[in-house]
Amino acid sequence: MPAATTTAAEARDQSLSAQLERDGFVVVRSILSPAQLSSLRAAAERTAALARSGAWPHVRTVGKQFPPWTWAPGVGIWGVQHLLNPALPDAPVFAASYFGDEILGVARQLLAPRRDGPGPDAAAAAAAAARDDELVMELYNLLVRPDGAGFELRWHRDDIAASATADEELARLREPAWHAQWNLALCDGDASLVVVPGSHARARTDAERAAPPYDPRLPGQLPVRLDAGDVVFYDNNILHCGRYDARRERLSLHGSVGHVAGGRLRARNVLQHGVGDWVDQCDFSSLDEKLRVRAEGMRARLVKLGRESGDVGFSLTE
Ligand SMILES: O=C(O)CCC(=O)C(=O)O
Repeated sequence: MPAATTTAAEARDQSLSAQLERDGFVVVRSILSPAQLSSLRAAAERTAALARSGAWPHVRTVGKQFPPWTWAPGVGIWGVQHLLNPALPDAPVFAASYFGDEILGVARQLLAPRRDGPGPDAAAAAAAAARDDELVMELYNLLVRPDGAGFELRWHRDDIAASATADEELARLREPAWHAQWNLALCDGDASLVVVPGSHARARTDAERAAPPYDPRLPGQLPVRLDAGDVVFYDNNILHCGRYDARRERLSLHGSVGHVAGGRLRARNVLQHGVGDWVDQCDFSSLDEKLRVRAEGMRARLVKLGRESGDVGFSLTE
């Protein structure tokens, strides 16, 4: 066998996977071109304004951390749901970014170790990258500055309840993640996501268990600082919280993509957000041929997952 050559992109992808496995998160700087960034930022501003006006009722409401959320007049928002819903005017702009090569190119590499293990060489890692026909459409939402006062999300893992014992936590954390999740900042100085590096791979310590839910100084905490165009990929079961500053603009594209092998476990994470109500009506006709085929396949795999999963319930409740 000839020695495998390592391209710069392959080496980068390997190192991203290694960082995600070690720390539970990895940051990629400036992933978008200036044109992509300005078009997405304009779409996000229009969408946030629509949601604040009540014309787009699919929002995350201030004071409530987990779904379901119900919009009501006068209620502040910290997120906008369903960016790929065809009823949203800017859905085509968001679809181009969700199904495009920039984010999915990294995501498919991060999903690779879930199949074959990290592998010692770059060629093996590239070959193990998730293929288009293994990817499943999941969530695409927007996290925004809350109106009025600041708002915090308590320390949590997205899909493991705080009441879990250490053994239950570990058993769940040792299962493959079967998804890649990211926050793509569209504004400079975004530090709302705060993580405890490495906590995706271990049970909570006694101090973490005993800490107040909104502890401002959990040992080891790290605010993930992003500027416009930077993206953080993170394991959604890393111990994390959200700190939302009402004085600072925040527009962060909050997405996830799944691997077909995730099955019912991922179905709950995705379908609890109500995506099943509109996924049949998605319209990807604005995408170019390559992205349209990819998007239709990913959508069809989500629909199949929904059909097979039945009533999925909610991961966490308040
Ligand atoms: O604001 C963030 O970046 C964190 C969001 C979060 O923790 C969540 O949606 O569960």
